[in-house]
Amino acid sequence: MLTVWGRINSINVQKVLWTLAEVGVEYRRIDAGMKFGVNDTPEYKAMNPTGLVPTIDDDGYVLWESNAIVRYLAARHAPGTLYPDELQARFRAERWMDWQATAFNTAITPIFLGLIRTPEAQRDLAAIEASRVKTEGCLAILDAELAVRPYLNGDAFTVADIPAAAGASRWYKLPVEREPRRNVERWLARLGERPGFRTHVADIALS
Ligand SMILES: N[C@@H](CCC(=O)N[C@@H](CS)C(=O)NCC(=O)O)C(=O)O
Repeated sequence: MLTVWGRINSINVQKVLWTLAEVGVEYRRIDAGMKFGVNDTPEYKAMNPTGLVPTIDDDGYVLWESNAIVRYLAARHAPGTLYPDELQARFRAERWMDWQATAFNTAITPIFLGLIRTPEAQRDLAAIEASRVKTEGCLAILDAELAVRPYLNGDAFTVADIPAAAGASRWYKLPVEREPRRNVERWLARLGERPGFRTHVADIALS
């Protein structure tokens, strides 16, 4: 059986759990990271030298890096649907995954860590504000894209939506003022019809 290591409040673990729900693969999950430890042990680092979560072991095939895991699971279990077959459609989708891992995640991480994981007296308000502004820029990009198509890759839900929606869902849970983004909000509501998104992403409180 497939094993996932990672705590459920990690956005990168959430992407993997959501994908597993989408492809209908059974798994066991081992809590790891932050208060659970595990990821700092030599055994874990032998599987994943970064010491970060998530990691999966699929019958002896070990993989880390959340978006690579999402791609692997979709390519293995949902080729042609979640993972587009057609080359240009596939890379259009993958582009959004790379964008989430680089631009969007980089923008939102300081405000998330600042407001959720840092005691009020120790917060760097300038860094939080800069992060808020950069994240609004990312939301504007998503909103423009979703104005002309229901999902990031077109008419159908694909791997393109998973990392970006995990990030957008986190944004909507942060205690900040936000610009209205009707298209992003409609997209998140549409994704809310998917049990995997609700259970593993939308319904998990920030902590
Ligand atoms: N690029 C990696 C980043 C992984 C990462 O930063 N994981 C965080 C949780 S979101 C982590 O392991 N933090 C240390 C911990 O939980 O102890 C991925 O996408 O898998």
